[in-house]
Amino acid sequence: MAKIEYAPLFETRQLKGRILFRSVAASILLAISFVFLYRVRFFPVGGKVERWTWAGMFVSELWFTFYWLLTTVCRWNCVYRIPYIHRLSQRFGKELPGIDIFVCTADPMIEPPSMVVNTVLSVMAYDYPPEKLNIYLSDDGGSDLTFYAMLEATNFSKTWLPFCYKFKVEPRCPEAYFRKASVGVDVEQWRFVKKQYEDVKMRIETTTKLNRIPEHILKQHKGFREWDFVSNKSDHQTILQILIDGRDPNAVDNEGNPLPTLVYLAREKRPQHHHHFKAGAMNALIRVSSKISNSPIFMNVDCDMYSNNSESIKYSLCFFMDEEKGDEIAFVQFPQNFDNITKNDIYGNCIRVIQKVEIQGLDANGGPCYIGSGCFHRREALCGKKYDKDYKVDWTKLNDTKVEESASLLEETCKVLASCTFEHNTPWGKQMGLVYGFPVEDIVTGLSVQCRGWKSMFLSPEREGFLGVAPITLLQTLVQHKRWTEGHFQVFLSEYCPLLYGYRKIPLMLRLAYCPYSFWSANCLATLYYVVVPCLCLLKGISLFSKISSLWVLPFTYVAFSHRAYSLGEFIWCGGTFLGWCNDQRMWLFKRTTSYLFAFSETILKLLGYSQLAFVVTAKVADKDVYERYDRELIEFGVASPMFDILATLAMLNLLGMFGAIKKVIMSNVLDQFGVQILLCLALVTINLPVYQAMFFREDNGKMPTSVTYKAIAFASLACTLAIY
Ligand SMILES: *[C@@H]1O[C@H](CO)[C@@H](O)[C@H](O)[C@H]1NC(C)=O
Ligand SMILES: CC(=O)N[C@H]1CO[C@H](CO)[C@@H](O)[C@@H]1O
Repeated sequence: MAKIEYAPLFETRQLKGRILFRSVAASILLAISFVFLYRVRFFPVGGKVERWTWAGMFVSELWFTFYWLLTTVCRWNCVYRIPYIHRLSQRFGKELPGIDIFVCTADPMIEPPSMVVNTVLSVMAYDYPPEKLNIYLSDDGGSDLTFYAMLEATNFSKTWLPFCYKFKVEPRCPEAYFRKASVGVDVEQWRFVKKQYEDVKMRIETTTKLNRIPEHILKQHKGFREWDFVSNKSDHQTILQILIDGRDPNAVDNEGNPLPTLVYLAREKRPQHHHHFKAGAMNALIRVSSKISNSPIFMNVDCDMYSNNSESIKYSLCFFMDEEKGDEIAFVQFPQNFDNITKNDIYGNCIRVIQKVEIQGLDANGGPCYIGSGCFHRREALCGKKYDKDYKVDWTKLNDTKVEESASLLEETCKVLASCTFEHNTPWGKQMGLVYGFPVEDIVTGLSVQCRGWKSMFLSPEREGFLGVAPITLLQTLVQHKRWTEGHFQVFLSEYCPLLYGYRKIPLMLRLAYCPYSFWSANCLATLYYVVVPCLCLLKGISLFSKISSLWVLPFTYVAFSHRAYSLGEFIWCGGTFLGWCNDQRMWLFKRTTSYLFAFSETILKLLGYSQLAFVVTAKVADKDVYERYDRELIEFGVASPMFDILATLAMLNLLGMFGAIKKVIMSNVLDQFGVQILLCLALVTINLPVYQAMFFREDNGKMPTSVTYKAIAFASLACTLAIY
């Protein structure tokens, strides 16, 4: 039989600018070899201090080079993907598979139910046949407030979905949509739906504020009775409620269209059983959904990330359903983007370059990692199946399986799947579902799926698929990075170390591509050395770089300038601004000297058995003040934290170093000898300008706490005095 030729559903293209990148990289490598040559040839013969500091510089530079080589190798090839949804519609029309969507929430106080409702509504309203959509909410907070909010969502969806279908509304998250003026829709209807939404929101926010559901509402749904048996959020039975049963012919919206299935799940929690956080919640959802809808593809999204693109499902299906390459794909990852970013992205939250270049590099080498949210999975792949070449999916057959049981019977029979003891002596959490035991369970899970022979894809459509909420204070950002960094480092030190675990299972390049993240934390040492030592040596009069008049200065300056210039170019190419790049550089420094340092030392201490030395995370603050400063792009300090102690001390140290240098330059002619060191110091002072401003010139509540400022001055002066004498 002749093989039918299909036009591919997606296309792969090389990222532009690779030639430029490779030439710059090659020239930098050449310059670096001259730097090393210089370090070896001019190794000081004099005093002990000179030799040690010199050796330290050398080691730091070796580390930087190693790390830079890693990132360079991973960017050597980069690809991006273009899906063709019109071909998908032509070919498959009505034969599209069912899709399960998992939304995870953990705490109604941190993740307000009104936000969860918005996310849920945005995914209910996907441009996809609603009878094939099944939305599952996992509420790890086990809160009746969230349950109530879901009931409100159920009702409001009957108005919201037909409105979205009729006017092709974008985005389909009501809060984000109504923030804009009405465009392209009937103004009357727009007002009507907006009013309805605002009422819903107000009711949800009132109950959340009261922390109690009014009597008359409790009577409206039998589901509330479950909470009579709930003692607290970490000790309760499974609560499973099918709020909308998509199979029920009466489940229709106000215009008579079918509604997607909507399920609320709070899995069983008991103090004596470990619940494994989000990974545990996801695994419970995977099992429960396998009985209720059992769609071959499911997607998971965090409750603070709404869908900004109603075509995401179809986009992802272009990959899974491609006749030629689709069967080997395990997951399709969308980037994580944020809704609440200021113009110059003051905390570098966009991770632009990672998402527009680095992950494309992973994609070229076998597939992006799974980053925990906004990802479509092939159920079989995540549930432990190994890929083999003969694996072939017949999408038309998949639609035939129908569950016969009634909703209430299903609720009863599925409860056991979400119980604490269900997973005992099963492969769940190891070979099946999400892997347990890591703060970055998503990365480990993605890696283990890839090691079972599957591929993954990264898709970054023009209109972003998902938009989340970015941290809006410096401390939140640094703490978040500390957690990620720590997680990656722990993975590296565990049995899932990408280099070893992936041996013979995934290509070497892919294993290497995981490494820059694994080594994030280790960067802190070399960076701290470079920030502290040249500055102290400047005060003491030890020269660490070549003279300005010597030709040897060229490799140093070339490496520094071309590397930064390339970085700036790349950043702007990825859609950033110049100031955004400056902010990103500052955050690069801040993260390396604080988040990475804490992550590194804590992981090492844990290894040595001192696990109790964890540093305490301060509570999330977000009053109006904070928002206002965030919008004005003022860095938020405000509270005392060991991280700020370090930042302020380093900033002071460089300031003192610079004063010392100025004095020297005026008194004696040392510019030639110390030129490069002075420049380095100057660069660090420039990058730290907002820190000085926060320490000495700001009056608002977000300024550097006085105690931190005093400590920093004391530490820095002490260090300088010690260095000089
Ligand atoms: C989100 O969707 C809206 C509406 O389609 C669009 O205007 C906006 O650019 C999207 N946001 C991002 C970050 O892509
Ligand atoms: C830049 C930006 O979008 N800022 C907004 C972040 O969110 C707060 C409240 O949710 C708004 O007040 C800001 O304007």
